[in-house]
Parts: sequence; structure tokens; C-alpha cells
Amino acid sequence: MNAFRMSAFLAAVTLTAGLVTTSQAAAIANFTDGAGATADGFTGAAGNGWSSPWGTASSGVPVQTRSVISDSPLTAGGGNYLSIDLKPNATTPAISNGNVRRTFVKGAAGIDTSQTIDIQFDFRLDSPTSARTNNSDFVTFLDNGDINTGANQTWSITSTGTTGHWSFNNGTRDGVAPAGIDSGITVVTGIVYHFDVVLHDGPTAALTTWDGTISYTDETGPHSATQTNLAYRSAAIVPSGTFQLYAGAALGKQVTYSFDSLNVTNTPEPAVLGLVGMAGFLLRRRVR
Ligand SMILES: [Ca+2]
Repeated sequence: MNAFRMSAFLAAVTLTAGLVTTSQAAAIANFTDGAGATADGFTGAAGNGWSSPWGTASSGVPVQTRSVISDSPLTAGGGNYLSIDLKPNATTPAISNGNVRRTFVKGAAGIDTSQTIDIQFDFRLDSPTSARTNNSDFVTFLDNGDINTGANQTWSITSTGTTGHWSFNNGTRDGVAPAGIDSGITVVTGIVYHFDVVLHDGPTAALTTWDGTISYTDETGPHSATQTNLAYRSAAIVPSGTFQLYAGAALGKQVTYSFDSLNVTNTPEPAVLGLVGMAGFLLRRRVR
């Protein structure tokens, strides 16, 4: 191996090693530990890439249960999952909301927020869609260090009873409530939806974007919808690192749902992958 081959080889090894190191950071919640205070339980404890247990908050006067069960796993082999049921129990206010949320470790010991972040999870609505009639009947996934929604959120995907569809919320990077982009996918009771959210770090807020994909399989086969280059609601260029699942219902209705397989990782940008490919190409070309 001459000096050039060696340097090309070392460049490829260095790049690959860097990617391997990056991809090892992950925050994972599979609810394997069931109920209790261990890392993959609910409400859990710090560990598995998380800086804290699951947090919970609610508003209104809900009757609410949050439990880890395994009756009907969301995916084959998915095992335990989080099951949540919420319904208002008072006429004032006649709307109740509740959330669960968890923050991943950021920085050198966890997820690098200066790199691309991939967030994936599975969700299933278990209550009937006839209980969803307006904006008070909603399910929202978002990044927000505060409880519930708010100006600080970076990305969000929501569904309300108004359209009954999932929509991607496209912000204007000024804290103002984002505009929903209809995915065209109707929320159907019993269907498992897989969500994949990719946050692209940028040097400024204007260059910080996110992509979302919703995919599912029904009796007619697999389906998916994707939106790319969406803007944050927040003016921040990094996410808070808090994943939140937030849902609500109006009096006389209830929302019951299942959640599993939350997985947060750093994902190499295509440009970085291209560099690795180029290093490999140079190496192969020179060794030939
Ligand atoms: Ca699980």
C-alpha cells in the first residue's frame, strides 16, 4: 500500500469510524420493563439514552389511565406498549388534555443536536373515530420542552376530529401557530401508524428544517405520505430534545390509544454518506 492508498484508506476508516460512533447514540423506549422505575419502564428512570423518566401532565378534569400492557402489540414482537385512556369528567372545563413526554440526553454523551436527528415511533388509535368530531378531539406528537404545545415547539404532527386526517405542521419560525399540511391519511381505529421525523440542523433558524413520513399497512397494502423541508415553529435552531405525545377529548367523548417503539438517533446527512462513498471509490480506484 503506497502513501496515497494508505491515506485514502485511513480517510475511509476515519469517516466510517466517525459514523459508527455517531450512530451508536440512541434514545429508545420500548416499554420492555413494564410498569415501574427502571430505564425502559413507565414512568421509568434515566437511562437508555434518556435523561429522565417519562413525565406526565394534564389539564381540565380528566379521568385518565396510563398503563403498560401487552394484549395487542403494535408490531410483531413489539411486546409491551403504553396504553392511555382519557376522558373529561366535568362540565367545566368540558375539554381535558393529557400528555406524556420524555427528554433524551444531548451532547457528547447522547444525541448530537448539531447533527441530523431521526425520531421514529408507532401509534394506534383504539377508541372509535365516531368520538372525534372537532379540534378538541386531537392527538399531537411534537418536540417541546414545555408541556403541551406552544411557541417553543420545533416539529409537530397532529390529527383532530375536524378532518380526521394526520397533518404535518409547518411553522414560520416565529412562534406563531403552524399551518397544517394535510397528509391525506385518515386516522382509522386499530391501524398502526409508523412515524419517521427527521430534523435537519442548520447554521441559522431559516436553514433548519424537518421532514415527516407517516406509513401504515391496511387490507389494501402499504401506504405512506411524506412532507419535506418543513419549518420549525420555534425560532430555535436545535430541538428541545423532549418528545411529547399529547391528546385530548371533549366532554362525552374519550380518546384511547397505544404507543410504542420510540427511537431517537443521529442520522448521517446524504452529503456525509457521499463523502464516505467517495473515499471508498478513491480507495478502490487506486488499489486496482
Ligand atoms: Ca414494546
